[in-house]
Parts: sequence; C-alpha cells; structure tokens
Amino acid sequence: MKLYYAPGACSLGIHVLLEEIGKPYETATVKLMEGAQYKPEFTAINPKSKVPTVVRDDGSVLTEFPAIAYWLARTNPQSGLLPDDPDTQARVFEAMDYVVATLHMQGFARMFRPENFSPKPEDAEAVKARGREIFEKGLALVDKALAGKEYLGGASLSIADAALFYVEFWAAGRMKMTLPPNCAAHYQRMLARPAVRKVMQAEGLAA
Ligand SMILES: N[C@@H](CCC(=O)N[C@@H](CS)C(=O)NCC(=O)O)C(=O)O
Repeated sequence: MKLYYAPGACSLGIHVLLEEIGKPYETATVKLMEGAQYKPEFTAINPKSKVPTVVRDDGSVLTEFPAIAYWLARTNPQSGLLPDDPDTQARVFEAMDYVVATLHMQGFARMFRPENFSPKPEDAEAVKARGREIFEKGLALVDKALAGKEYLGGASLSIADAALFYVEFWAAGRMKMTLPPNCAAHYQRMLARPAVRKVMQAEGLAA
C-alpha cells in the first residue's frame, strides 16, 4: 500500500492511522506548493488532484479521508480504530464527518484558499474571517463532545481522532490558535502517542 501525502496536509491523519495500524506501507510526497497535484504523473493516479490518496496492494486507488479511514479500520479490525458498538460507531462518523466536511472544508479552506470562495482579492480578508468563525464555532462543539473522554469514541483512539488531530495541528501547531481545553488536552494526548511522534518526524513537523 502506498500513501500519497503532503507534509502537514490533511493526509497527516491517514499517515497517523497507517502508523497506528503498524503494517508496512510506502509513502510518496506530493509537492502541493509546486502544483505537483495537477501534473499528469499524479492526475493519472488521482484526477481529483488531492491528498490523501492511497494506492492499495491490488493497484486500486482510494480517495477521500473518511473513505480511506473507514477502509483502513475495517481491514485492520485488530487496530480497534472503529468501535463495534453501533451507537459509538455512529458518533465516530458524526465527529469525523464534521471535522472533514465543516471544520476543514468550510473553515480552514476559507482561511487557506480564500480565492476559491471569492475571485475578488478585496474579499480575501472577509472570507478568511468567516472561515475562522466557522472553525472556532465548530471546534467549540467538538470540545463539548470530548468532555469527560480521552478520545472521540471514548477511551480508545478511533478514525475520528486522526481527523481531529490534523485540524488541531493546523490550528495550534501552524496558526498558533488557542484550542479549547478538551481539544488542547486531546491534541497533547495525540502528540504523545508513539505513532504520531513517528509521523511528525517523518513529515518534518516535529518541534
Ligand atoms: N475531501 C477531501 C479533501 C482533501 C483535500 O482537500 N486535500 C488537500 C490537502 S489538505 C489537497 O490535496 N489540496 C490540493 C489542491 O486542492 O490543490 C478528503 O476528504 O480527502
């Protein structure tokens, strides 16, 4: 299996899951800043021009964070990354979808790529401010969901935590935002995991 990733991008969460699972995998970096995602070498693999992209052992390609995370958890049940209980499982998907579809795609996407939301350069600051507002409001809800729990699914790591980790990294690690208390504790808990430390080193993100 091969993960196409960009250091510090949302692919960080899938990289963490692969390391947590502990089976051999390969990686390849995609230089997003240089536009490598739009070059034929990469679009031949993923015409969406996005990371994370996973090429599985049979050569088939899987894209979209939730789909990759789900497939990794289901094909590696020993990892416990997707709890069995349907109610907890539903909560895990509820949290993962909210992180990816709202905090990332509605919040951070506005902050990182305002031009995708308005072509007018004079709108950029307002678009970024709206992105930050969406992110902060959303993260406050995730913080509530984490109350009294170590991880989003309860006592053990799930696929939703890997998604939350990459947005926490963007907020706290990159943009120096103050995380709400339960998310701050969750971020530290994640950073202390050996698999996460290894991935942070591998992606050149370790402090
Ligand atoms: N919906 C996709 C989003 C993936 C995504 O937005 N990836 C970003 C990096 S965080 C990317 O590859 N951006 C490159 C580009 O849009 O040019 C998923 O869930 O995997």
